[in-house]
Amino acid sequence: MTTVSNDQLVAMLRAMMRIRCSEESLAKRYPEGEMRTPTHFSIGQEAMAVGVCAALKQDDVIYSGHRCHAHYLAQGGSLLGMVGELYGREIGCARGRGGSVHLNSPEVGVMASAAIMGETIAVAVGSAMAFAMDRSPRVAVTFFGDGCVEEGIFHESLNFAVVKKLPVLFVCENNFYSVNSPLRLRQPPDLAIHTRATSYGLPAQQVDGNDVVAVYEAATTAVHHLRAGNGPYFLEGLTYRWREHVGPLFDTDQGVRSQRELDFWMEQCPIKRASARAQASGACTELDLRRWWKEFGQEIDAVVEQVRNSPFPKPENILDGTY
Ligand SMILES: Cc1ncc(C[n+]2csc(CCOP(=O)(O)OP(=O)(O)O)c2C)c(N)n1
Repeated sequence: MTTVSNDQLVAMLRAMMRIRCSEESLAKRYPEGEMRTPTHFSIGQEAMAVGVCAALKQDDVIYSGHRCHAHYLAQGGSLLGMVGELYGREIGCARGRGGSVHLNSPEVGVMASAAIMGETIAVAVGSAMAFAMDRSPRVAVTFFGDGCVEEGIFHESLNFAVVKKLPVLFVCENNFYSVNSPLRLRQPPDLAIHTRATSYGLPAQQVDGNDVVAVYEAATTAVHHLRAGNGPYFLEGLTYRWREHVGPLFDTDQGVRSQRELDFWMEQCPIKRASARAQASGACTELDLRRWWKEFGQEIDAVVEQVRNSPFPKPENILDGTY
């Protein structure tokens, strides 16, 4: 029994479509060589970002890692700021100095994204500690991949958050790969990530990470738990990245992932599934979908144009923000 209204479903569907459309467009342009930043696309994983962020309030905060485009946009980061960052322009959200892995927008709660695996997990726990000390109802969310579960900081952070009963939601996007290493070769078989998380003494749940409604509902339960002062919560979503680890290409010819596996997950496309659901419930029509794809296509084209006509940082202040 779903708790999601047609308006909410449409809002989440449109948010996923906007992320997909923007990333597809950037991936297509990437070979032009104007984006001089390693870029990790979220294509295929949009439901996790959108479902979780839809359960948050404006003054909650999120943290992300290297695959941060979807999280940044889902929480309300500006597309101009993201594209500007990828093109290394002063108009970028990190003034063109950070690139794709350092998207941030504190004014909407995107506090930081960083490429060192797991480091923002601990920083999110720090934000949650500040909220708890202030007796504030705000919550912190940290998004990370299955690979980060193998980092020491992950284990320290879960332990500390439980001991201090902090309002932090750990969101593991399990896409089954860490670069080219499959999960089954890296972690104990038959012992799911969320099951291991429970050993730290916090509630943990696994969800279909390609079903935006399921993600939203699980995140809503989790956030309710956090705001009630019950300590941290762990959410594992099963999902899949369609493109290579870093870069715009498909990699099924590299001997790691099979075309059959990719095809299976493309069938599970979160946007396809949410579109079917929205149409079945009368929330939108085929025509609406076509209109929205066009709308988002025009938006990203205009933003790219604006960015390409905007200035690079000046050499004399390129070191601003370094310590
Ligand atoms: C501490 C650390 N070790 C290694 C790397 C190199 N590295 C970058 S991304 C990545 C894999 C990340 O996998 P996962 O956390 O599952 O996220 P995904 O890329 O699947 O989204 C690795 C090993 C790094 N950035 N930081």
